[in-house]
Amino acid sequence: TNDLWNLETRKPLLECNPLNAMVLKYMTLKKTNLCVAVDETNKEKILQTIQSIGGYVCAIKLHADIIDDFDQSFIDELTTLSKHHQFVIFADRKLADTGNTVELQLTHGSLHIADWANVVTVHSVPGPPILQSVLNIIKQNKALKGSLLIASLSSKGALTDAEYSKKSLEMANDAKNVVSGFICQKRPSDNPEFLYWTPGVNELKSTDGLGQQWRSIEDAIKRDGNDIIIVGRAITQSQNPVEVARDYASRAFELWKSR
Ligand code: 6AU
Repeated sequence: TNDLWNLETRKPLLECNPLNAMVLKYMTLKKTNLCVAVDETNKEKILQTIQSIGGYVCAIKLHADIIDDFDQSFIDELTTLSKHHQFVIFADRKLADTGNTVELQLTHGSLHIADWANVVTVHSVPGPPILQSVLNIIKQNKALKGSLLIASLSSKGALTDAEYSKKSLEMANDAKNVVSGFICQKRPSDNPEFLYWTPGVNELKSTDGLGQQWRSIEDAIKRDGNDIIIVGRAITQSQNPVEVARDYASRAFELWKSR
């Protein structure tokens, strides 16, 4: 199973999934396994940040529901930037409802996520029907190509214990055409067909005083076995986001390649 983790062997397995094929292409082309969480509330600020760091990321993650002035022009500019810099657009919506509601949340309202996001986060708590509904929308050939199932959360006291992660993995194994990978702390599986994305990374601080738990890039990739680091404030609130993004990307990529 060790050789399955070799990139040459793993590549065709990942490429079976359209979203993972896109992510892997950007990762290898740009030599980065960094996803930046741009948790800003103003579209101009978000676009400026993406413009400056876009060259160092394989994905940009957004919480669209915190943007005060979210509109179609923001979506258009974001999409243009994603093509120019070559990154995946990630909507961290954390869907967690019954199938019909989830289909409406992906396609309607002021956010209509499936029209602009390539990947969305999904909670496993509602069970398998949520994945069938996400698949129904993926099949409509909008921007949305895949989803990441939340196997565990980074916040202190999260209820996502080992049993929960295991059950999330079973759900994903039965729906590989929907689930491209996981949001996790420790990699919940040794299956190389999935990509393992991890938040909770900060080289300077271990908590934000609001329950977030951060660890180093090295722990996230080597000890915990993840593929992609999701980094927010360590980059966006630093004195020099461009320098820090470049540094996190190069360190994370070296650790990933040498694992
Ligand atoms: O580095 P930070 O703490 O500034 O940002 C981390 C980002 C935030 C969170 O909403 C998100 O990652 N996140 C998630 C995701 C990606 O789903 C899960 C989790 O367990 N913890 C977490 O922080 O945008």
